[in-house]
Amino acid sequence: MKAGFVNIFGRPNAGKSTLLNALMGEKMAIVSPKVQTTRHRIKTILTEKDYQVVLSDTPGIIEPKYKLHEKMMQAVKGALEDADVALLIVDVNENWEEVNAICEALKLRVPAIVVINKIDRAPEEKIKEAIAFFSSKKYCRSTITITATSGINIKKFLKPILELLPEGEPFYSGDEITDLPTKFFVSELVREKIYDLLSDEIPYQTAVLVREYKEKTTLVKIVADIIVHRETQKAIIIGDKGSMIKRIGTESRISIEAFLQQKVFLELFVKVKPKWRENEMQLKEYGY
Ligand SMILES: Nc1nc2c(ncn2[C@@H]2O[C@H](COP(=O)(O)OP(=O)(O)OP(=O)(O)O)[C@@H](O)[C@H]2O)c(=O)[nH]1
Ligand SMILES: [Mg+2]
Repeated sequence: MKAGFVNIFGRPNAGKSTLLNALMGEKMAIVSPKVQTTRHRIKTILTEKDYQVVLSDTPGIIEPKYKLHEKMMQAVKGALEDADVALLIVDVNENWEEVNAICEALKLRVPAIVVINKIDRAPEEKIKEAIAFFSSKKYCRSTITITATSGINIKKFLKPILELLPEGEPFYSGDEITDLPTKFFVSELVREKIYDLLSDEIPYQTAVLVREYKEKTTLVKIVADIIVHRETQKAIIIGDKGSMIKRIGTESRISIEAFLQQKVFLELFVKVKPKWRENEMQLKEYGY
């Protein structure tokens, strides 16, 4: 069978996580209109009779400003090292020269396919120009155009990718869809609501840590901490008479229940840990 690692790279907001979800046919990675949503490498597995594709979503490529950013870029580096095929995803409306500079700087040693995304947002002429622009680059084996938000024809999408993958034994058993623990996905779903409901710096200065995860007979009991930098941020997250934390809790619970396919009891706490983004021990504790 064909078996290998297909890793997705790109700038923040290009649609990497949306693409991963579309390929998996279910929501594995959180998505938001804000940049820098994904902070980890998220590995998922697509297994069929004649292939196993190990997909990786990665954080958008940025110039690191904090230790947290450095960890995020280490996740990108790790994914560069074991890729068999790189998917370089581009938002058709972003600056192609800047994307190209990043792609060249990656110094890829494996074939790359440039995935031109968000074609629902551009006229035909512009899409053609993008194809011509990226096709002429040395790292680009071929191009694919998609609208990741409206679903993907997996068979058609995977065809050129499978051609580039080696023959080999599968890396994971056929029923595994990820190697990450359930707790990780739970904390991400809470983080997604914070990106949805809060603005400015708050999402960027927040981490979520699942402290307790207990399967009871009729439901799963989950306790999680929302970590922020400052008391003022804590007050905003709690909101007037607790209205915001209540909303974050309700919306998170609904998406966690959909993910786990089980009833959930979710309890959230807000904790202040000044400058956690710079603290090696805290970053480790929160999973970075
Ligand atoms: N119109 C349109 N929007 C899209 C498409 N694909 C993704 N988006 C939107 O673009 C935004 C960013 O998508 P993400 O999947 O979170 O992007 P990302 O590359 O994972 O971003 P980071 O994790 O921050 O690096 C979200 O609001 C998506 O809904 C598309 O094909 N068309
Ligand atoms: Mg993402």
